[in-house]
Order: sequence, then structure tokens, then C-alpha cells
Amino acid sequence: MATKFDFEEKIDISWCPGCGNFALLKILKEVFEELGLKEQDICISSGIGQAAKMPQYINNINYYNGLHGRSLPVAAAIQMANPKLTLIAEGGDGDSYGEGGNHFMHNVRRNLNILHLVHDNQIYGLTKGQGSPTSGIGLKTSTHPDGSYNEPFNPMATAITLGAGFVARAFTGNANEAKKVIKEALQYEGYALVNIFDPCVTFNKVNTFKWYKDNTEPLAESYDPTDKIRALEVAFNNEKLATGIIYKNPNKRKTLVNNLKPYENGDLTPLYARPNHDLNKVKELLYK
Ligand SMILES: Cc1ncc(C[n+]2csc(CCOP(=O)(O)OP(=O)(O)O)c2C)c(N)n1
Ligand code: SF4
Repeated sequence: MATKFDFEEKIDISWCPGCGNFALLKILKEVFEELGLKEQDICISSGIGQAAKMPQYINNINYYNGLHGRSLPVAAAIQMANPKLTLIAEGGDGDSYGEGGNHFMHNVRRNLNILHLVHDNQIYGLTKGQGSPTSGIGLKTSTHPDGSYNEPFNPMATAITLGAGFVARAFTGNANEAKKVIKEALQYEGYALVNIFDPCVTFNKVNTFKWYKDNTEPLAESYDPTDKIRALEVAFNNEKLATGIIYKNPNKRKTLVNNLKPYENGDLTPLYARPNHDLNKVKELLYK
């Protein structure tokens, strides 16, 4: 499906042929189109890596491509300046959970109102195949030639434990489910994590499209995502990796900006657009 987020001219995309990122790029552009989002209302904050290049390939949106692991603190700043934007923080498993691990922990707790979209290929792609936080035990990488021996990071269980309100897993090979999950995450008010399996066809020869097809399973229709203890059980099940919305908090929590003085009366007018805008006054209010 063609979308207004596609470039008319052919642009040079620097991913390897067959990389899972192509499927995710298509999914995301179609979700924007189907939700009727306007280019000027979308902002993506990304870090460094193959995954983090993605906003460069979406026509006419706002984006900030910053430092490795820093998509979330930049997103927090963007949200404090303009809470009206549809905001996405995006990057790879290394960017989000390794270099950005500490930011991950604390921005989940802050409850930014964002979609945090993590392309999980279980390897460092851009830097040519080092082990990442989500690499499986035994995966041979350039940093673990005899196989990784580190316990893989569990983003689902960690996010639920830190108080994330929306925690989901998807697979680029199941586009319909991925679109559904991403749409719901974008409409959720609060921090929403979507960890999407997105194979690196060049450096990860174990976790391939076929491997994910064989080892993932969509959650049953009858599954209740509001049951936190059940969600943790699902998150810890490594036999079959469940896809879909694993946890969704039915109770609303205040988001980051609801706790800030300039927005406390519910007026989400961006700070720069307020009459008599005075940066020093804004700083005083924000940091009071
Ligand atoms: C602070 C810092 N450490 C390391 C690097 C080098 N570096 C750039 S991208 C990258 C790995 C990216 O892997 P991931 O985030 O999983 O994304 P992928 O490329 O697999 O999509 C690393 C280690 C860097 N740029 N900055
Ligand atoms: S190295 Fe891997 S993650 Fe990077 S573009 Fe190639 S297939 Fe994709």
C-alpha cells in the first residue's frame, strides 16, 4: 500500500537486502496512514544503529537521530516541550537495552506518553555482529566466538516490573498482528513498549525469519492482558515466545507531563507556543 510517508524519489536505503527493517518500515508507514496521522504531528527520536536509521526513510516527519542509547531522554525533552506530538522512541536491542539500558529503566518509571519501538534482532547489526543484551545463550558472535554465555535480557518482564502500562511483543514476519499491536500502542496514554523481532539476515544466522516463525506464537483471543501475574508468566516463557499485547494496565497513571507545573491544569499547549513565552520562567516552572 502506497502512503504519503513514502518518498516519491528513490532514496538510497543502506540496509542489507532482506533485512527485517524493511518490513517494519512498511508496517509503520501503513500504521501512520491508517490512523490518519499528519506528517507534522509525528516525531521520532532515535539513537544509533541500523534500526535507528529508520526515521530517515519516512517522508516529511519530524525526527531527531542522536547518540547511541539516548532516544528516550531526548524523547522526554521533546515531550516536555510539546506534549501534543505523536512521539516514538525507536532503535535496536543494543541501543534500547544496552547503551540505553539505564535510560530505559528510568523513563519507563517516568511514564512518558510514547511508543517505544525496539527492533530486536538479538545482535549488534551496524557494528558487524557483536553480542547484544538479547543474544541467546550459545549464539556465536564476534565477541563470543564460542557462544554467548550471558543471561539474555528479558525486556518484557523488566518493563512490566518497572511499572510499564503497555508491554507487547511482535514479529515483522506477522505484519497483521504487528500493525494491530503498534496501532494500539500508539493510542495508549502512557509508556508503551513494543519489542518487535526483526531478523538481521547478515550477522545472526540462528534467529532467522524461519526461527521466529517456528518459535513465536500469537496470544489466544481469550488471553487477558490486564492480569499482571499471568503477564509475567508469559514474559518468562522462553519455550514459545508469545506475541501480542502481553500486559496492559487498565488503570490510568499520570504521564510525565501531567506531573509538570506548566501542564498541570490539562492545557497541553506547547511551551514555545504560549503567549508571553519566557524561557527562564518555563525553566523555573519545570524545575520547581
Ligand atoms: C556510546 C557508544 N557505544 C558504542 C557505539 C558503537 N555502536 C554503534 S551502533 C552499535 C550497535 C547497534 O546495535 P543495535 O542497537 O542492536 O542496532 P542494530 O544495528 O542491530 O539495528 C554500536 C555498538 C557508539 N556509537 N556509541
Ligand atoms: S547488518 Fe543486519 S541489521 Fe544491519 S542492515 Fe544488514 S541485515 Fe539489517
